[in-house]
Amino acid sequence: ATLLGLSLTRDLPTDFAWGVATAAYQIEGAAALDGRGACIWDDYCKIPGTINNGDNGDVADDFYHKYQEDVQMMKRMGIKHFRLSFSWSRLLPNGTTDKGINGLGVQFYNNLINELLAAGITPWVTLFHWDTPSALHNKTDTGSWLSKDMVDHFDNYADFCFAVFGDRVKHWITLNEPWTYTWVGYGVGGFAPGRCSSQRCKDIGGGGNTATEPYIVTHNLILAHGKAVQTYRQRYQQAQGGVIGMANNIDFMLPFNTSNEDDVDAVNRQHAFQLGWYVDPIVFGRYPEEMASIVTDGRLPTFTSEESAMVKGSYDFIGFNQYTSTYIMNTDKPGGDWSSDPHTATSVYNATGHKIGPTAESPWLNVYPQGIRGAINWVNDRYNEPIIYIFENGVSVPGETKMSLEEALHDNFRIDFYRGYISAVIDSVVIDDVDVRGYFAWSLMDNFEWADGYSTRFGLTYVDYKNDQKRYIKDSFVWYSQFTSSTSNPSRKQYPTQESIKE
Ligand code: GBH
Repeated sequence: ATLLGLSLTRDLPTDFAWGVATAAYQIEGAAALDGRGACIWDDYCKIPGTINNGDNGDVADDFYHKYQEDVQMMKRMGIKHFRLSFSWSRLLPNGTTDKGINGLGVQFYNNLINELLAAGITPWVTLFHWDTPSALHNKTDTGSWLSKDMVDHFDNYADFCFAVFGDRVKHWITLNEPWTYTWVGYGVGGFAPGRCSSQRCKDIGGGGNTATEPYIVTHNLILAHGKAVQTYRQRYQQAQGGVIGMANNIDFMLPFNTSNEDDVDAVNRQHAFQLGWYVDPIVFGRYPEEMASIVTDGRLPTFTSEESAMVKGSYDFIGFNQYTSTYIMNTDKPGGDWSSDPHTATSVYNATGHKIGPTAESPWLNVYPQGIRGAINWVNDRYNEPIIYIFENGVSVPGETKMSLEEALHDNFRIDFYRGYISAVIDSVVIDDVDVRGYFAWSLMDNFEWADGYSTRFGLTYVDYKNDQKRYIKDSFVWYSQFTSSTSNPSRKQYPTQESIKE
């Protein structure tokens, strides 16, 4: 319902899932402890010049040792849903069950899950947040996800997780942002494994081919997802009663010139080349028409009819992460190797240098709250009104890198960000009538921000890396906690205050 055109937060379903999100490599640390095998991010961080300040995930937030404290903190803050990822190589150090299961890894996730459930917090588990086991990656000299073998390896790992943890984990996410893994890992080489056509990738020894490899990697990721979902449905879902899907990403596009129809078309095309690359296959069983009509030289794979049947419908919800928005212009002559570039084919990002809204500490992140509502509506329209989850949304504060701890705790910029984006999400439910069922803030705490290392902070909680990874609640966490617990759940009479969290 709306009143005077305003959406009322209390009109959200009372079971709307408000949560916080994290990922294994970014928080756990304990990289070489208790039998964990290496992953490609351990390897990538060792290459000079890849990560700001030479940082790595060896210690990170030391969540491996501090998880009980963190679960209790979430409980105190009224958090009811926690998105985490499993480290594949902590469970299966050599990548597959036949090469050995790490009992201490199983024990860690069992303890964590049990601690969460005892605290009344629902775990949402991502199976793959970019940390491919090195043992699998290094098996072929071309890089693992280039090989179809990975489809079976991932299925083996997923099957193992469903069997061991599925009695308590009822929300599964197969892959996090396969676009980012593909494009930044194999298109521009800024993330592990650092493969691409440019000089940079040659310099760091990655090799690669931007024109071809992203298409292959993505194809194998989608098949791996489809096969794991098939396994879940055939062997576990009925007995365990959970749900499964993917977490994609979408940078929302706006036409630079709204009266230019070519710019308007470019918007749709760009969305199709990013989120659509992954979601069209799992909804329709094929790649987007927008891609097939542009990439006509055989580089875009096709699904066999058997594969198509396997991936089509392999989701219980459509999940995505949303952060930024960009103006886009059509162009007939995009710069660079456009025809080989699934990222910029026939469109130009931000061609004029105009940004939408203020920029965060992360240069790619422009603050435009209505963009998340636009993305939700684009997904809703294209995919026949699915159940939608926002699995990540958050911001780094300009200048935070250089702030003192005390200054960083008063993160009004982040509060403004969340207030704007969350109210746009609520509008999409209450005004636009889209079936969004949950929202996760990225992130519970500051963590290893990939190539930016620890200098860029996305947390609701401050982590003091110089002092035993000690945690401090930021003002934004207090705001998020008060907002979500006071509005979405009428049965909750009390919410935390600045005073009550101090105990
Ligand atoms: C998410 O990616 C990730 O899932 C999460 O792990 C991460 O911590 C969080 O966001 C914050 O970054 O340098 O030009 O190649 C968000 C989408 C896509 C944003 C890749 C950064 C790199 C742009 N990301 N992008 S570039």
